Amino acid sequence: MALLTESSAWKSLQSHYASLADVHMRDLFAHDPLRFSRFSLQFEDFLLDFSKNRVTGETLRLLRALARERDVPGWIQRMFNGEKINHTENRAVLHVALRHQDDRPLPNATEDIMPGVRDMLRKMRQCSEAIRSRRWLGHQGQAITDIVNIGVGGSDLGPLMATRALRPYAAQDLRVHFVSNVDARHIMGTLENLNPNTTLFIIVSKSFTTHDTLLNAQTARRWFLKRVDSEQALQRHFLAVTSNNDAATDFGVAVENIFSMWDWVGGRYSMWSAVGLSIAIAIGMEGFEQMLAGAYALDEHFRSAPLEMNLPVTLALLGIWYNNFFDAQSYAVLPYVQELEYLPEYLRQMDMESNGKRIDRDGQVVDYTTGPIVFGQLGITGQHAFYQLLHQGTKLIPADFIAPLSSSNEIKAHHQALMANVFAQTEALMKGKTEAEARLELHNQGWRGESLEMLLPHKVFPGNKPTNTLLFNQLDPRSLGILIALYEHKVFVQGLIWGINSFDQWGVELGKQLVKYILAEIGGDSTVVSHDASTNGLINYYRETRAAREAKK
Ligand code: G6Q
Repeated sequence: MALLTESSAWKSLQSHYASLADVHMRDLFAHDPLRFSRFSLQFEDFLLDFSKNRVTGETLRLLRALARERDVPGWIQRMFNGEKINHTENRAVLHVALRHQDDRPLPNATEDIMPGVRDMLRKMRQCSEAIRSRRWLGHQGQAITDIVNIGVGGSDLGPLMATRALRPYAAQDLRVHFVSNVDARHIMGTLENLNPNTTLFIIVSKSFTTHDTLLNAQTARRWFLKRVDSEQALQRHFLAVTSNNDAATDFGVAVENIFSMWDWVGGRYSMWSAVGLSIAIAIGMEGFEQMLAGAYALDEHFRSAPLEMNLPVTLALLGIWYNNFFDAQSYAVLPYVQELEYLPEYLRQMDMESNGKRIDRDGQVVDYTTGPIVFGQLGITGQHAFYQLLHQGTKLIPADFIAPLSSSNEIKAHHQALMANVFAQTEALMKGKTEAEARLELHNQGWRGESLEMLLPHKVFPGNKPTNTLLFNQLDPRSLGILIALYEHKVFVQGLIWGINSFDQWGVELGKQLVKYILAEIGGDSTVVSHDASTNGLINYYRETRAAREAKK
């Protein structure tokens, strides 16, 4: 395959960019009254309006040619076929198997992993139903009222995002807490109001070697034993989700309380597995399975829809267009529904950990930019905070506006106001406000002469800021499944175009490796000299200052 930047599709896009860079979307809309219907796609009740992008039919044709040249369709099949496309870890990438809904074997009849997946789902059902129906009792015979999920990164953010997103569907008498930070305030702050007799801990760690998680788990265990004083009782109060059963058993989790994971599921793609046990406990297994079914429906769309109709591919190509041709460095996720407050954080990990890579599949340093900086916040909050930069800053920040057509707490006036903001913001970002319009507006407000001229440039909005708008009926388990699968596949397609492996995470592993070394030094007796002057200085300053404080006590 030709190098990306030397491929004919890339070069065509470069010259096309030159012809489109100064074209304003206002003009594109003015010349094409059908632009909305031409540049929108529907999947089930999801509407993706991408007409407010700096694209023409030709742009999309060229972007799709790029996707074909990079063999995106072939790679999609390779993923579903269970080929080891995560080549640096020699692993298949089969999170799609976790939500696979029909009887076909996956990836094929000889290596079918579906029986194992179904066993896991059965075990999740048994466990979540027992807890929800108060058949799973604590060591003193009391029902469980609080679940504490201890994990970090991929073992935390998915269940956290989804349980918050699906709160309206959750059992009211069960609280689900998440502890990820190794700052003791997080675990102790969570535990201080909990009753050990009615609390169930789920330690989620694929590796069961992640220091932050193990430290939190040990602290939870000590807290529990201090109050309950029975190792036996641990069995009613500690579950583990891991692919390292031995380590979980050593920790004290009963074998029957261990939920397995597989190496073909990456942490950030794992909420569909037993990593999502807290979701299943919160909303019930039926709800969890609806989420899986939604994701499966999108998987089927992804693998079978032509590129022209394919939602994840379309989102991916639009992202490539700005990232690589307009040199946009970042990208904003802006949900307009309270329950999706953790979506930006979740997608940030999914995207930045997957595509924050500079080495391609052939081991070469790339000569183009890859994954963007992803950020975002609930839309209304963002509007009163950072949208200023989106509207009038010097950077081009493509944004996705995500909004269901109803709210879990339906007060019509509130929902109409919410949606009015979505439509107003995307329109303003697209159209901007010309100098003539700003002048007229100021004039009508009574401004004249020098003071009008002074204010005028500040009131001009360049517009031409691209947005996608994603609307769907309501946020429920199925639509959440569709939404998350949509972004998973978008990120995958972008990785394919860039020729990188979206499924490893050596940068995360580095942190896990480094901390062990320094931790030993912090706890040691001698002055640290093994690093650069800054790192030595900081570690020694910390050690000495702490020691002085402790001596005074
Ligand atoms: C996700 C990453 C990372 C991982 C955490 C926790 O894709 O690999 O976020 O999930 O570092 O790892 P463990 O589950 O092994 O504790």
